[in-house]
Amino acid sequence: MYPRIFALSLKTFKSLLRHFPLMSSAVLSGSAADLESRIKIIKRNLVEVVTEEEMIEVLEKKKPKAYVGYEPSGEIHLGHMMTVNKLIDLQQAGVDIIVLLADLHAYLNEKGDFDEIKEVAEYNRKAFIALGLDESKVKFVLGSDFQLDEDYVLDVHKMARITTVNRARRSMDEVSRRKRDPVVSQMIYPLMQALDIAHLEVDFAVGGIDQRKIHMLARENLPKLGYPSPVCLHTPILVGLDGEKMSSSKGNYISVRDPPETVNQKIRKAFCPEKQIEENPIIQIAQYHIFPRFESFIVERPEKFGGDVEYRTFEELSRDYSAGNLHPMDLKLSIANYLNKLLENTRRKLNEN
Ligand code: STL
Repeated sequence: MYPRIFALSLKTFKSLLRHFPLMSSAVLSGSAADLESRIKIIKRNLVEVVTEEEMIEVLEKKKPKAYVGYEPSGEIHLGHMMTVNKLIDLQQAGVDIIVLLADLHAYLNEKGDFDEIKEVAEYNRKAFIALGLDESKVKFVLGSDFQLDEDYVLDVHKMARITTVNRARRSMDEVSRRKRDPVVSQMIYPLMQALDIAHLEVDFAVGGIDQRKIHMLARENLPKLGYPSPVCLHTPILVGLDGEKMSSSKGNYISVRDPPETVNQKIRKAFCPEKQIEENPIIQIAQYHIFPRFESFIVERPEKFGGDVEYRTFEELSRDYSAGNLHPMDLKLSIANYLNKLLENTRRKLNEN
């Protein structure tokens, strides 16, 4: 280990500035014209599209709508940003966006009492806007604003009649908070999530790959109630900074509220084995958060360690890292700088109100 500070050097700063216009104009707004480029941007960094044929059909037919649901959470972190990034991609591909602040779901999943959750939802709305979702182009919906309507509740009962206990329970394997001694609310949860898709009238359901079983339940059962089957877009799940599953109780994540010094410190301490790409949180941050937002990524090194190196694609970085040509500490220093630049706007916007 060599004692180098995490301050933004002039060179990195200039490189960031040079690429900032790319972030704000080309990436965050405007819509890709032809079908092929729209498909390409929707598919980038996804684990799967269920199904691609159906996605193309929707894109050809009309102006599509997509949604993501979040249980309101005290901290919005890089894990949430995986789906936020996808929403930004979808906007660029001309898709309308709904963000569902799923307060009733959080209640069913034992995340707090109802009023507490509503307050957190309001903070989350501000955080998602600060992350770059254009307020004028995104519709935020609070779950309890429609999930208590009579027609919705009747649909929950209809769903309950056609879904086996076994299926409902299994669909929640990767989502539910309580693993042992399951409660009935855990089984209502996926039925409601499926119905959100129908009642929000969206074509695309976006979520982490941990939502897969619930989405498959929705695809299978919604048509039985006379609703269309959604196209599902699944992002990877970001591994925690310690290489374990990300979890709010362990604090192994980077929050959008973390000040730069905290980001630097967390990155410095993070699990980042030499030459290892898989399950490496620092490599994943480069892949999913840095490369999609910057034209190139510059690692600054003293001459004796190989000098500065510029990567224009994630593949180039990945190849160099797995070959052992890039030291974890050099990578970490640069990742911290770029991440802080990315979060700078977000922090400022959050502090404004
Ligand atoms: C979490 C964490 C997270 C997302 C979700 C849950 C998803 C919840 C949800 C609820 C209702 C929907 C869709 C998604 O219709 O980041 O614990």
